[in-house]
Amino acid sequence: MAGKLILLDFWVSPFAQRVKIALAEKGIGFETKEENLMNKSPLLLKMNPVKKQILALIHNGKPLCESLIIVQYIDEVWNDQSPLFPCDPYKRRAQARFWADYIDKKIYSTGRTLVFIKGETQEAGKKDLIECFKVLEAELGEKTYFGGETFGIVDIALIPFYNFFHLYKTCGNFSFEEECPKIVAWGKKCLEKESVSKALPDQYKVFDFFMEMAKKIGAQ
Ligand code: GS8
Repeated sequence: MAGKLILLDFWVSPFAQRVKIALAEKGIGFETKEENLMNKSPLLLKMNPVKKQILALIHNGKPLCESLIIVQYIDEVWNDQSPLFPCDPYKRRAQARFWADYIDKKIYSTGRTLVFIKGETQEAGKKDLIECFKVLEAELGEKTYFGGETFGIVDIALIPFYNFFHLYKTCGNFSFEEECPKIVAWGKKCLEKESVSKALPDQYKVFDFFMEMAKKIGAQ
């Protein structure tokens, strides 16, 4: 029994998308409540009182925060199907956590620099972002997914950013296909999964949203 699950969501949030993908992989249904970034609901502030960020997952009334911690929780609670973490404690599990953490700390913040800042800092953001993806491409190597043949936590951490590629490459004027073709091929492969394709918003809508936001904060 899944119990009652409510996702306090924000359609463009790559973090919320991770949770949606994990739940879909497990075949677990959930309700969503769309949040407004500029006017967060009292429920969100109650459920995520420390960081006050979107998202939160409420499971039978109990709040869970931080997307990667939530994905891990989902994997532990619904452990009878589609494992999202590998079994081997060192080689696989610890390594998978390392890469998920690397993605978490680097991609979104570096991408923001590229999208919202002009001039030299933007150029540095672009270089950093491409470098991060090259590091990830080296880790992916010839594997289908980051964990090998099985779609898992590292893929879930990164794939929401695939639909940010159009935004990143337009702001940075570079080609993902040229810089990291294996990551592009990996992204296409992940999108073949319904759990992923249904969770990810349209790349052009993502672009429009961030351009609008950049205009509002006077960055572009
Ligand atoms: C990140 C959440 C986040 O940045 C996680 O859940 O993994 N590490 C967290 N949320 C953003 C919206 S998503 O683009 C957010 O809430 N921003 C507004 C704010 O920080 O006040």
